[in-house]
Amino acid sequence: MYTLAIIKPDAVKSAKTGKIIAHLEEAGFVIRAARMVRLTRAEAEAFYEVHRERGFFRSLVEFMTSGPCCPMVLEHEDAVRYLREVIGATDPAEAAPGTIRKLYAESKERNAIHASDSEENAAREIRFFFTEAELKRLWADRLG
Ligand code: 3AN
Repeated sequence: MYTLAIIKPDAVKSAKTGKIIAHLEEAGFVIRAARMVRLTRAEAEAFYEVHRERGFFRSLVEFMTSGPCCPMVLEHEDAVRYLREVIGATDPAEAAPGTIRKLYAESKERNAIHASDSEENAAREIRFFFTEAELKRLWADRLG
């Protein structure tokens, strides 16, 4: 099973990308796809469409377009639920010890990493960043 993670601009800027990727691999995730992208305003608004009416929406879009971020497709059994566990609560102050947000997040908004919150959203969010064709091609005919 698959889910989508995004290493957010705060963590990329503070040079935590490698540490977060290492954390994910050590937790047992296989990185099926990854790239560095700079979201446009329209893309960030579309990605966070469900939060459009929330007070923090403008600020969230501002933050998510403030620098490069690193979306990736992760594979693991029960991937959506397990990744939520590995990243910890939205607010790093409430995140469990040893979770990615506890270790690397600055605040509830600048919280280092995004993870899909349902199977349905994982499918939608993976398609947002990666095409079916490129995902198939990445792992086709691989050695070993
Ligand atoms: P999660 O990322 O844990 O699924 P959501 O879906 O509630 O959390 O929120 C999406 C993103 O919106 C969060 N990752 C965070 O960057 C931002 N956010 C959520 N709640 C707040 C808040 N109260 N103030 C500022 N930003 C927030």
